[in-house]
Amino acid sequence: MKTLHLQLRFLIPLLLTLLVAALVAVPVLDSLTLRWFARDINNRGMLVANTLADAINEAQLDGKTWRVQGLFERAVADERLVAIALCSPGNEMLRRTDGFPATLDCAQARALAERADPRLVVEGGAVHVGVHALGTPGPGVDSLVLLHDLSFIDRRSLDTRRYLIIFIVVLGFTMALITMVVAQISWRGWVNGVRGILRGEGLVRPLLAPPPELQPFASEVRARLRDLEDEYRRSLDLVSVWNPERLRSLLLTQLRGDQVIVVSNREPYLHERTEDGRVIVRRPASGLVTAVEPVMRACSGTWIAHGSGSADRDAVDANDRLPVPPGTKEYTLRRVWLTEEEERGYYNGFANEGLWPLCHVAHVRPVFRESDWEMYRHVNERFADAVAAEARSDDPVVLVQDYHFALLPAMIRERLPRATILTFWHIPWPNPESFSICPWRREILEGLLGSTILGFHTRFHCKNFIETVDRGLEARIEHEHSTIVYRDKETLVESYPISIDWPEDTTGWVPVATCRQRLLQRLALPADTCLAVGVDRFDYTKGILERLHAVERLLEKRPEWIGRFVFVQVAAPTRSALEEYRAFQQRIHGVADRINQRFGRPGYEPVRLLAEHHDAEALHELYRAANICVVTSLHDGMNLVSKEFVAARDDEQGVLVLSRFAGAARELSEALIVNPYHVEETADALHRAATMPTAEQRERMASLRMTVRENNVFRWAGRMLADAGRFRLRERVAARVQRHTLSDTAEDEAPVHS
Ligand code: ADQ
Repeated sequence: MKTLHLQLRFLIPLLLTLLVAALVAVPVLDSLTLRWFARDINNRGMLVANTLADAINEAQLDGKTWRVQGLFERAVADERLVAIALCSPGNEMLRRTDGFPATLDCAQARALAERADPRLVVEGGAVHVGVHALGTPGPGVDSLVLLHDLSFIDRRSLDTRRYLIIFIVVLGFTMALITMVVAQISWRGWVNGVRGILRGEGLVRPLLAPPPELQPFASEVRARLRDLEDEYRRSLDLVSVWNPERLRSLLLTQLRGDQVIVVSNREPYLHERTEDGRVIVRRPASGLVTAVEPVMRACSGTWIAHGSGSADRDAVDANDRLPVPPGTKEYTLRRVWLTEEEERGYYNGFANEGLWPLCHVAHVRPVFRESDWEMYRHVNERFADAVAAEARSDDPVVLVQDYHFALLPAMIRERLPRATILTFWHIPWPNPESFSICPWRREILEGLLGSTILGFHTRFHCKNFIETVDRGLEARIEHEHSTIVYRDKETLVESYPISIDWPEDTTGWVPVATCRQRLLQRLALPADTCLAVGVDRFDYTKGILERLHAVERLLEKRPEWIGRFVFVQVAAPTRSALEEYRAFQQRIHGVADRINQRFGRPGYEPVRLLAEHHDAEALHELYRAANICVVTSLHDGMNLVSKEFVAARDDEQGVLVLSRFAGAARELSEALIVNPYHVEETADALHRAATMPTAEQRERMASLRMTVRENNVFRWAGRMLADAGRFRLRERVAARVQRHTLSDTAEDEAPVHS
């Protein structure tokens, strides 16, 4: 339709111009033709007069004037000469041929011949009147009046007019045709160009590149779009309050209330059957669950996860769904069942023995088995099927969580090409050399690049990923905008530091003094104990061993702490099916025992190892009771324990000792930052923390609290979803452009029915 309009805009003025040209050209041509022929007739007339002059003079001299009549009759045999008359000097008509009009005398003929248009209409049609003097006139004769037929001029002029009109019509059609073809080609070029710009791709792909005249326009439009987007993102960063309401309104405005689906391995709620046959609901110890759960509550979507609780099957409906959280039912949990074999290969094997150590570079060798890889791929397919089954539209927003699903984004893209896929990688991304030891590195990168947005906690991890792609795939990388275009699909690689749901309402909180009193009582510790705590999954990447070594070194270096310093390590059992983890956990128990033997005495154990899962309230009490929280991860995507500790300390007391290798160290710079591999440094930091004046603690803690409060989990999700909203808007505009083009093409190509 648009091309038709465009063509009409060209065609109508063109046809009007041609019509005007025809209207002007025809009369001009007529008068020109007449003038050419009049000159021609005059010349002929003079020739005839000169030719006849001698014969007429002779006849006059000889007195044989009748011969003149014969001469005249022969002359008018010429089809163009209609009649001749001979005039005397006194305008008397001496002779004339039969066809000469009786009403026309010599004087009238002379007057007519002198006019610009010497035309006379007689019985047979229009004639040209010419009066020609005889060269050397004989006695009594002066001139000849010649009447030439003009009908042949009309005939010629009619022919010329006809040819001219045919010429103008043919010219018009040819020009119209050329205009239509050119308009069609340029419109397509423009449309493709604009579509390319909107997709941000046209400038490099020669086939879809905008036409040359669009190149400067394309760069300008793209630059402006990016500027606007950057400005918008900066304005989002300036929004200081991010809470569930804000996130909900963002979902409604930016994502127009579209369906949100989360996929993770770990489920937010497990149903467990206890030994006495009861079913209890448990929240797993997982940073991912801690972060994503409040987001899901805000947007009421569907969370697809592996149903791993012993009573999970009893809690779901016929479609393996159940509303959660158990009391308030704010969103849907869809459980996917895995066989033992699937779990062994995909979860324990490829994810936890392969990718986890590969990405953490924590001196545990990754193990890559072909069978694990096959199972990993198979389980990713199964989750992709589940996403497709749960999708209520062809373009849901899918949040893919973590390293268990590196292949899932591309698999979802195959099933739902229009979905907006946000993948968040909760663990670090190693440098390209470390990653290159993975036998299936290419497949993993390709899988992840199925995402619309790929998020990491830090810029550093983004940079590592981009460099890995740069080395491993033929992709176009735009460093300025942090995007990767692979097989015509663009992925934004961006940092979104994850966080916690900041507790705004603290009215029900037990006072710090009470928490401390209760805990010390429970652990049978004196009131003046300096209490340091560590809270982790029992994982070798968390630096629990290095932490114990630092405690040991502190007691060695500063014996005054013996009897007064206690370190409580809460370690939730994790991945115990893996030999590496079992060995690590045993080793920690051994080291803790050794330290206790070395520095302990009756009623005093410097290390308390509580290797069990704690509920949220117990952890909260622990954080509030502690003087120091120790986070010494050897490598950690973010680490939420550090943020939970800060959030729990509304008394602005307590010191955070934080590993520089945790993503959180980039935000929480007022913590005491340590290198956990450096035992001496960590031991000194523990001493410094234990002796830090309350004023300094307050200053540091107040600043840390401000940072975590502002950068809470709703900002994490909000920034990511706002970026998704921008992409969806861009896709929608591009789709609209495409739809218009297609409908145009269809209209243009539709057969015309009369
Ligand atoms: P995790 O490796 O699980 O997360 P982390 O961020 O510290 O690490 O989160 C652990 C969570 O489990 C915390 O919410 C904590 O309270 C809880 N937890 C720890 N020990 C517990 C126990 N004994 N009992 C009960 N709960 C316990 C991964 C990455 C991190 C990243 C998160 C989120 O490894 O780097 O911060 O995802 O992206």
